[in-house]
Amino acid sequence: MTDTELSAALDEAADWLRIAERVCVLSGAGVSAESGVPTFRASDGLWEGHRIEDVASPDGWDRNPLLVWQFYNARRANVATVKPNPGHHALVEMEKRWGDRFTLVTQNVDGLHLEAGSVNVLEIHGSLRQTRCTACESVANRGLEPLGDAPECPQCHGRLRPHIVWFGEGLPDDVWSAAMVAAHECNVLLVVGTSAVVHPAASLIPISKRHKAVPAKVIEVNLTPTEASAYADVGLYGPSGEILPKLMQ
Ligand code: BV8
Ligand code: ZN
Repeated sequence: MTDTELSAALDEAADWLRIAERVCVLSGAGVSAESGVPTFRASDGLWEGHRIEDVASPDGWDRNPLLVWQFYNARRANVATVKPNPGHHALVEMEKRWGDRFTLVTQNVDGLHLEAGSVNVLEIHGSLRQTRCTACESVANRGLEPLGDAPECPQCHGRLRPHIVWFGEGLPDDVWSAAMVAAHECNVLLVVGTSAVVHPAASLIPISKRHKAVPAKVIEVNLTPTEASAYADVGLYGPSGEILPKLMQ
């Protein structure tokens, strides 16, 4: 995208935001890339030779829970070394402008939106910073402290798992329902740093357009066009850490 094209697209996107009553954001791994958190597609869906769907799935957990904990401990250790980037901070600014008429739906499990100061965040795929007991189901906030390869529940000594939605698992009903309402009610949907291939998260994009008097305007922020681009009214192509602050100017 040339500077001239980007500037014209930014003006168009800013015009829609200016008149938007309600704003919803759908973020993916790309918003954390400039913080140093690897995206999924960049790794071709592989982690140390394992397909991510194999280690991030109930079958993978049943087959080899130690390997799954190694996968998540490695990501927890990576996230412990990184900081939110200007893209995360721009979304905090956006929330300050729209207040309770702003919802940030994230597919990311790194917790960087919350760390940056975003408040109304729906972590639809869970969080690296939480564990869930496979016996008593209790969910605990554990930050990013090292957890070892077989952490136990302090309440019942059951085996703990990451409180993360794996491939093949349903999303938490309450969080997912809130995300669908936010996408349905918004006037602008900002789709940032996602390849939009994972469902049902990606279905929020058509949801923002369908069965409503005035379809939402969809603004895509990404390095390249994606599955979301067909729904985008304007595409802002470049690093989100540079684009989002410009959008907030
Ligand atoms: C379910 C937690 C049923 C794990 C995650 C075939 C077709 C359609 C769907 C399916 C299918 N086969 C199977 C399915 C369903 C499956 C699915 O969608 N699979 C995909 C791979 C095809 N979905 C599921 O399994 C879901 N569950 O369907 O269950 C069910 C229903 C009811 C009841 C019971 C069961 C569960 C999906 C959730 C899986 N968990 N995360 C973990 O993180 O360890 S998803 C995981 O992948 C991430 O959380 C993330 O959401 C996703 C990766 O997507 P992105 O975030 O988009 O990241 P990606 O790398 O792909 O893209 C990065 C983008 O950023 C790129 O576009 C890049 O250009 C851009 N970028 C890079 N740098 C920058 C940038 N942009 C801007 N600036 C930059 N600097
Ligand atoms: Zn327990």
